[in-house]
Amino acid sequence: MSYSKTQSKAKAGYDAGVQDYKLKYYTPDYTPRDTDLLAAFRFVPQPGVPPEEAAAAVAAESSTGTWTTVWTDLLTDLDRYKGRCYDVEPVPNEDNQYIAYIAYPLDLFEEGSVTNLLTSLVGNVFGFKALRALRLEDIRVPIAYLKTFQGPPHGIQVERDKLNKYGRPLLGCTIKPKLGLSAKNYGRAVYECLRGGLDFTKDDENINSQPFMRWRDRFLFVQEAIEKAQAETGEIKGHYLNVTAPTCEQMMERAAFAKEIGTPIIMHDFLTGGFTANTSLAKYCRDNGLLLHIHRAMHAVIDRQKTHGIHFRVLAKCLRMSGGDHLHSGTVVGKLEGEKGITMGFVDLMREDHIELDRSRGIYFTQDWASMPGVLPVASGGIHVWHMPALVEIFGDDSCLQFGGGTLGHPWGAAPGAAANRVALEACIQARNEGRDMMREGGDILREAGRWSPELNAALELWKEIKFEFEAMDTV
Ligand code: CAP
Ligand code: MG
Repeated sequence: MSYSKTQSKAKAGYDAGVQDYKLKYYTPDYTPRDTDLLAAFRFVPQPGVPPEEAAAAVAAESSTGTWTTVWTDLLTDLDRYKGRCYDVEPVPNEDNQYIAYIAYPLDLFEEGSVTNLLTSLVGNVFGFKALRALRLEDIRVPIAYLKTFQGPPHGIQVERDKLNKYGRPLLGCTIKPKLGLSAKNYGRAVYECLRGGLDFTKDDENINSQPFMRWRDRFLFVQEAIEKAQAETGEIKGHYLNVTAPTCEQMMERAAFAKEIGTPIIMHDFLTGGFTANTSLAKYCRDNGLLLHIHRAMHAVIDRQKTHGIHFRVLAKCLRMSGGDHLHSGTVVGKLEGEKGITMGFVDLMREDHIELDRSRGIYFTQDWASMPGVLPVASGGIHVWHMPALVEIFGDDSCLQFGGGTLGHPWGAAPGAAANRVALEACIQARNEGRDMMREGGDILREAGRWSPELNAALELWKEIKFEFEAMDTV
């Protein structure tokens, strides 16, 4: 049904007062347009509030409406601009929990601005008293809007070509301890990891520019380490230099210095840094040939609880639009939250071009990315050599596997820790390519490889009992 057939009732003159939201904003006959931005919200209404009224309030307060009619409504064409709740469905096996589907006309959003998009969709409505709880589960971004975004600076294929690495996941390590190393010692740790066999090392999220290690010193020692490791191994190496900073100007200054010293990849924390900063940085990276690694510090504050916040699949979509070549996306098997089906759902949303609706994986809408480059998922957090077969099986080749403690915690030091992971990875890839069953034979594959690699053998021995088996909080 077209916009005109779901119009607010036209009346002569201005009718002041408070009306039910559903009179204007609940339109179950509306068929969304291809250009509409669609959203699925999980909500719990307060006792006594009918679900259609609560859902209409979400549509109203996240688009054109407020609590009372206003005379200035008559100065615009509300039917062109309002959000519409076109469906409300109860959540099975839950008391008083519903999904509201809302369609927003394209003109509500500024071109190329994730900041504006989120300010509308989740700006005020989460504090609305008539709701007990609200969570933005998914969005469908129309192609017409997607085409106003640059997206990832380079994308997966261009990154592989730049690195000259194919047919396997990339291998990384976050330098530990998280805080306190001097720049020179930090550079030494980077060098040890890279020469030992890793593709990348990484600044931890909270390494910015503290008194114990200022950013410029870190950048210079790290670049020296990269060049030395490259010369010795004949492989291309990188370190994610974190340019997250107190102001956008300082962030750009750090990025420009990284480019000047010839480093291949830099890093940003997109939630603490913010989408405006992230989008500027992504544009700078494309213009200047730098890859961009994205960390997601603070995400679990927003996305972990089932009835509150914004699901990570929405944050991941927003990041793909704002721009980033890598994005942390969980491990399924490591120390941090991540159910397998849900994780694979948003991993597909990050790296594929067309993803079909699949509620069993939490995907509420079919999403077409219209050839926007993909984002490489980064599996990190409490992983070690024993996880390698599962990680290869779950994430496949287009991923980056990152072992912090699982590299630097090796009993013989960083370079042997890196070698253990590289041997484990290559053994798993070879076995997979020979058609072996990774989930069933993973342990044997690692033990066989350990017979020829003392470094791997020592790592297998050290971490043989370490598992993280807890009930997932975020389920479909
Ligand atoms: C991992 C890590 C990463 C997390 C981020 C940490 O260290 O450096 O920041 O993986 O979480 O600080 O915990 P380890 P996510 O490898 O030593 O565990 O990837 O889920 O965003
Ligand atoms: Mg970290």
